[in-house]
Amino acid sequence: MPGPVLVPILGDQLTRDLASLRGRTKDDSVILMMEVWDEATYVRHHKQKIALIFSAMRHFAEELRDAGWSVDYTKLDDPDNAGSFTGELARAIERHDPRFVSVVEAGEWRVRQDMGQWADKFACEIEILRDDRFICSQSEFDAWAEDRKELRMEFFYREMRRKTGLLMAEDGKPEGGEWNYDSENRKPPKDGLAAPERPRFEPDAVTQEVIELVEDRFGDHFGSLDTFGWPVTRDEAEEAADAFFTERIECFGPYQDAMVAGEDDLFHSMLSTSINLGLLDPLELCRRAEEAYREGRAPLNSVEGFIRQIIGWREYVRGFYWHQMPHLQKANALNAQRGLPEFYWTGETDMACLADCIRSTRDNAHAHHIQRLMVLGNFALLAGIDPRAVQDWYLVVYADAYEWVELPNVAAMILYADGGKLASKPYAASGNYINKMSNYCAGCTYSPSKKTGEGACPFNPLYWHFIDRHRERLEKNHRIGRIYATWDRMGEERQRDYLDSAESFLETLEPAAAGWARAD
Ligand code: FAD
Ligand code: DLZ
Ligand code: SF4
Repeated sequence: MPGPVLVPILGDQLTRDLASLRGRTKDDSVILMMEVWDEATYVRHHKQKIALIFSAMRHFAEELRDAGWSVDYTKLDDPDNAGSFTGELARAIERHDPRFVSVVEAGEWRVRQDMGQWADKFACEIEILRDDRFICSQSEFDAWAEDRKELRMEFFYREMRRKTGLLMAEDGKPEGGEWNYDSENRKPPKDGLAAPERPRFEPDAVTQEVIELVEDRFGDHFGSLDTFGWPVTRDEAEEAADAFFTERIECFGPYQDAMVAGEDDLFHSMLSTSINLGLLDPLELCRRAEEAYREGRAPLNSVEGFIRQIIGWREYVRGFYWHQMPHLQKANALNAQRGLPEFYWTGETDMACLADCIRSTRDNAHAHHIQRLMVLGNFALLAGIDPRAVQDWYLVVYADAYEWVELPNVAAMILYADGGKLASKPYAASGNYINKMSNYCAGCTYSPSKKTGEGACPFNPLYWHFIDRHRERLEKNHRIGRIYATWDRMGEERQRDYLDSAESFLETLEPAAAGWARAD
């Protein structure tokens, strides 16, 4: 009697029609799911991130069992747990003596390298299937990227619009005549701007058990579990999506770049954790957004903006990751060497914008895009923080963080560490930008209008310090090069004032103690 087909499903592959499940029948397959120490500790993930993944995995296993599948599930605290995917697969092969193993390729370089060794390690055929939950395959991305010196999302995005037909008019032109409506999507927050509460899901018995496990085993990791309310099943994720499509999508576009102290979600969808786990299908979400537009429930600028984030940015960074790995991990074009300041972990800083973004990150394992980009990221860029330290931080603190999506955003988008392959210029900004797009400055001890010296917003001198120290590289950049004319017009005394102010501020930064992101 030939053994079953063994189907390992990883923590971010919680999709009912995953490629490895599609061709299988319930009586000839055993599904293998593994909570393993290696994955939970390769960085010291935020407590909510571990709880979310374990809870979603346990619920998914339960659903599969209810649907008649045979699921072999190893919990983290199983005394025989081998601690790694490879170790657990070895044990499962011994238990089940499978005909062959069928697995969907891992999303991250680290795990895919291990998977690549399985065929040599095990006396059993290993079938590794393409992850077809992405709209653009890697070969398609590579073909698009070939011979391009600069890989710009905007052009890639147009290809994805044509491929999916999303927001395309019958004449093959983009709906409304433009590909991109971002110019309508930069509204500063008006006084009292608040969004409807997103649904939060009360932890059930399965999630409670996982929360206790996480407190017990990972109690000293960053973050709080008190506010855990993430969707952990497909049904809950659908409910979260319903709430977005009925209550928030209308204002998603206009206030996409707005920031309001204490308003952690605003009109963002808050769906990234569910999409990345595999609970929601990204293309289906885009179709729902388009439907909202076609039925007159949401304006084109909101819907186009949402669709671009998904079939544009999300697909693009995934293609970029695999195109640029493994050297992207070590890229440091601006030679940034400073350690990560301790306040990224404690939130203890007088800079009100950073303090609020870090508080939201600690409480929710989430911050919205513009907070990640223009506050937390902008500071790391201007202060010259070592990309490896920043990458680790982002990978630890966000519940939606997997290296394939985190690394391009951090190394290439915010830090320009790839030297400009992804972004046409560094996203560097002074306090003026944050003041315009948020209400943070009103509650800050610093003043955004003060340029240097005591009480000046630190982003102001840091901005010019950054511009000055990267002159050689940036002066020739057609999008930022012109700023040097302004810098030169200031004259030596004013320039010295900026540089001294920045340097005095940088000297006050306490570097983070070792051990926050990775075990010593
Ligand atoms: P919305 O604002 O509602 O956007 C809708 C969806 O679009 C998101 O759910 C997400 O799937 C997708 N999306 C939007 N922007 C991006 C982007 N730049 N890259 C990829 N997908 C995008 N997103 C992650 O999923 N994981 C990460 O680890 C991550 N790290 C980031 C680090 C930095 C420095 C920056 C600037 C952005 C990062 N993002 C990451 C992208 C973005 O910030 C989050 O996807 C978004 O904040 C999630 O919240 P939301 O679901 O409410 O998004
Ligand atoms: C992030 C994560 C964590 C914390 N733990 C597990 C785990 O114990 N088991 C598992 O299957 N997946 C986990 N994950 C998600 C994986 O890191 C992710 O699926 C792969 O790294 C994708 O390459
Ligand atoms: Fe942030 Fe500067 Fe505004 Fe303070 S003044 S909140 S540091 S931008």
